[in-house]
Amino acid sequence: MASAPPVALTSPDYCNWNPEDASFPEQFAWGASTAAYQIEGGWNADGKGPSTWDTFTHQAGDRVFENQTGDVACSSYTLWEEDLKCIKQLGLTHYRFSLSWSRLLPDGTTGFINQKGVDYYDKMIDSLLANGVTPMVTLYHFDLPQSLEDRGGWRSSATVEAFEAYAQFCFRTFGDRVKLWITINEPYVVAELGYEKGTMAPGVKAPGTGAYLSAHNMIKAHASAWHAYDKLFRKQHGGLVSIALNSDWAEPFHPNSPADHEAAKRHIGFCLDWFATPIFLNGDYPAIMKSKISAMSKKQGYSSSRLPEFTEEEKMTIKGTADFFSLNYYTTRKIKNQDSSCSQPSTTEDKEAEEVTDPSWPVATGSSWLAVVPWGLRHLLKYIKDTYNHPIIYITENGFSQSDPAPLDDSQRWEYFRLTLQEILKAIYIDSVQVRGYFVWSLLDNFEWSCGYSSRFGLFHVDFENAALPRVPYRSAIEYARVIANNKLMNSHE
Ligand code: PNW
Repeated sequence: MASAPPVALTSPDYCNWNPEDASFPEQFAWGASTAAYQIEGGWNADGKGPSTWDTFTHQAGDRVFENQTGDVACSSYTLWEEDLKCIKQLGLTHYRFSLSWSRLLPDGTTGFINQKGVDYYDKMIDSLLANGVTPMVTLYHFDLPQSLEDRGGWRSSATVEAFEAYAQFCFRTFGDRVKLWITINEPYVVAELGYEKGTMAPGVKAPGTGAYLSAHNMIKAHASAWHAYDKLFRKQHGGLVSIALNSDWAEPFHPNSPADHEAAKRHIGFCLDWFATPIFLNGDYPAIMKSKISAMSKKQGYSSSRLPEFTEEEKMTIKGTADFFSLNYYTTRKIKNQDSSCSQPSTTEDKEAEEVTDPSWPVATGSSWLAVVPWGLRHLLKYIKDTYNHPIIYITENGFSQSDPAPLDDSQRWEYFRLTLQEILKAIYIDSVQVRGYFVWSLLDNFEWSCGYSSRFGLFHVDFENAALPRVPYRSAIEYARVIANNKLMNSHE
């Protein structure tokens, strides 16, 4: 049984309180997350249509480590029972996974429905529920149907309409059993890496405009889906709908420099707030984005800002379209103010902030960008509480990669998880942040986008050389299962 929050918090000796001794709140959601393209394989099985990631990985080029693909991945499309065993072994209360849009709707539209795809997700959802595990379902996690990309993808408002129809289809088909929905995973990453820098599918390089335009349409698509749920399904199904937003925490490089403080704010402004301000606050972009991008566009000779504008009607539609806050947190950066030369349009130039990684922070061995900074998460949670009206928060992704070959005894990685969970306890009991759940990225080692299978985020090791794709728990999985069973952090001797 989970115990009540420690009374010591309200008494003067709360300084002696050790978060490691506290239980997580009752009903805390303990989860792990995955995404369809990263685990399913079966890229053209049973009528599935191609997605942008199928196209991106099948094209020649050095965009993915050793030209690897998700054609087979963990083969979760055929090995769901094996995934379920992992979920049960961990004792998860929740499992977050994404639907492959083009497995359900091969050309992205509801013109043709692939029943085999529906059957697959029905089987998953039903067996999760039969095992007492609550599904959290992401509608779109980076794998846009290729036929929609061919018509402009997220740069086109046609995709907004297609997304709404797809979302309605999913709510109607699975909503009697799925009560936690995420519309879009990390629109920031899709916009920035998919349509600006081109390092992720669809590989569009349109610096200075691509990210803003695609983000604009993703925000509208999210809002349309939320409204569809609200109008047509909420009464009957009683679920919740949100959007998963990723963000670094940012610290000023020079703590005494006001310019660095402002730059650190902009780092979060141009990532988390870009989406959270319109969706959670006022239907519009953060003031700092509007002014910076408009000024920079003017200097570059554009007749209007490169940041699109929402109409007043759109603002009213976008505002207030999330039923909880879904946060993906991985890392923290130190930020220096950087005056832009204005020469080349780009989101990075617009932000006028330079990222620095403190050399004293450990880095996850499988991802050079992932400096391990557990306390950054506590700061970010407090920031969300203060900025976005004290929302209910689910941490829908957090994790640490190891490079291949990854040792099953990953004690160091478990230490990172433990420190992170301690920071979450501090956020809950000291800062009164309403954190309701924590999902590890990821259940399994899987296709880590441009790093392919070289970067391993799983709680379970997958041997991709072995055709049976066996799943074997890392030590972190065993430790995580103990935390879940006890609803508290365990000391090593317990
Ligand atoms: C998230 N970055 O993406 C995704 O939701 C997962 O699919 C992914 O596997 C996981 O994080 C680990 O990378 C990110 O470049 C992609 O900073 C890129 C970055 C961060 C998160």
